[in-house]
Amino acid sequence: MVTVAAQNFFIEAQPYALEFDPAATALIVIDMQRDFVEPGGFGEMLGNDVSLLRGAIAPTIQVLKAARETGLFVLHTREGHVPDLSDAPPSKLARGKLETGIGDEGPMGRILVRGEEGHDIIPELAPIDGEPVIDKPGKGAFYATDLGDILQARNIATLIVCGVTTEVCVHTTVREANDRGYECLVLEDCVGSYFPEFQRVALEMIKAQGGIFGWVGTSSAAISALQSAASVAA
Ligand code: TIU
Repeated sequence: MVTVAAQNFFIEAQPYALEFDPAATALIVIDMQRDFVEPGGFGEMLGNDVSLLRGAIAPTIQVLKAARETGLFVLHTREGHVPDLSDAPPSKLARGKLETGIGDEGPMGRILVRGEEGHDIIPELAPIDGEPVIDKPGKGAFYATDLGDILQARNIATLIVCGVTTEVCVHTTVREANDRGYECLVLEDCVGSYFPEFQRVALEMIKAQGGIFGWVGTSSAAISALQSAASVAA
């Protein structure tokens, strides 16, 4: 039997270039939901400046396009709860002592409730057919979801990560993935935080100590590596 070795490519990144096999690599776009990212949503209602997150949209559109053209497996996640909130721990519902919080009627429907307008992914980054949407009740995308099984079924080893917010759902997901053996590359211009200092430090934390949680790179480095892979496959 002849086995053909999968061809590996490199993405320029820190702390060093990341070797990846396109067939074993997925792009995961974390929680690019209206309530976090759009003016008039829950995030802005809490006093956050959503423009700090919106900078991630344009580069993520380009990465999504390159990933789709290369045939990468693409997944999206959303943070939210079933309408009766039975999957939301009371501690999460109580946190912040908010007057209007999770499950309450917000500016775009019930806040972080599945099926509501504010819970959905922004139209610029809408999933297309064949791209799973992982609905998650927590910050991490592995906790209480099928994500691990879905990735295992496709022999995925490497995750390219975009989304919001950098120090919350992106970090939690990357830490969960790292402990499960995945190699994660976070694209610094495709992730966003309401707090510029947290954005900077969260990215430093991922790549410190020889890449303790993973790699940090840019959309342009990822796109050029994906385009090289696509041209070889063509
Ligand atoms: N998706 C995500 O990060 N959820 C959050 O609640 N993030 C905050 O920064 N609050």
